[in-house]
Amino acid sequence: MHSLLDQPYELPADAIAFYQKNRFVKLKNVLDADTLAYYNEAISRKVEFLTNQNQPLDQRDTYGKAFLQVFNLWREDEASKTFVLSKRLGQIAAQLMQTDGVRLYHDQALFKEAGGGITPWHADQYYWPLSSDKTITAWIPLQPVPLQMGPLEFSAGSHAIVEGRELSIGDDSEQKIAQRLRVTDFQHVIEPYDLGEVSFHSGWVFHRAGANQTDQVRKVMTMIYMDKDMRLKQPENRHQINDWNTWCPGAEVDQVIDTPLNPVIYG
Ligand SMILES: O=C(O)CCC(=O)C(=O)O
Repeated sequence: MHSLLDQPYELPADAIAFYQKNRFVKLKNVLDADTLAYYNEAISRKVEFLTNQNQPLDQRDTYGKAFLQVFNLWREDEASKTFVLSKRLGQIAAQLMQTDGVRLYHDQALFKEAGGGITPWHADQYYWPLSSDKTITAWIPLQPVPLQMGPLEFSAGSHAIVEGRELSIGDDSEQKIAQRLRVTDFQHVIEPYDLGEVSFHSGWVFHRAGANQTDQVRKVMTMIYMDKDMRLKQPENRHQINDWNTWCPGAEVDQVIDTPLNPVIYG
């Protein structure tokens, strides 16, 4: 069960132009119902097995309420590996960023539990010791995501502002970035996701998600890709040091990140 994952996706030129301008795009029919049903089951099984969250929701902080987070599933079993190393998704990532190819930075499952809280405003790349902005996350719902379930929201084109990039995810980032974005013209885009829709967003665009007000888990798998020629930069905060040790151990500052954990997926 993986054929679609290796088939090319016809990415329209206007989707690339939209991404280049806004630094996110949501695409229809990237995956089909059979593929999603199969990997929903395989990935859910893995998340249930690997999650180390055992505190009740109401006793967690804002970050803890946002989702169950399980990393690098591709190292755990064959089904997840097939999904994460999908050429179809890697091809879209490369074409949107206009790079010759992409490598994996890491994957993560983000399961927002029934009754789970908001994901505060943030920009991902604050956490990453990566030398260019050629980074992109595929956000792949394993079922439809109606508005009440907490779809990913974007501030279109907000990669252009620097203020707020230095905030880690939490109450402070939610409040300060929202305040900053209110006095800009960037559109706040909140849309449901149909089955098969996948969004891609770049490392510096600001995004958030609402709470999950349904009684179903919002199951999302994500892959973070980087330009295949991405170099490691000197880390600028403790998160970036931690990321270096965790997602690309052995990579050297100013050198291309070419470790066994960062395979070229496309190109
Ligand atoms: O799934 C979410 O609620 C947040 C996801 C996110 O911030 C990301 O994938 O960069």
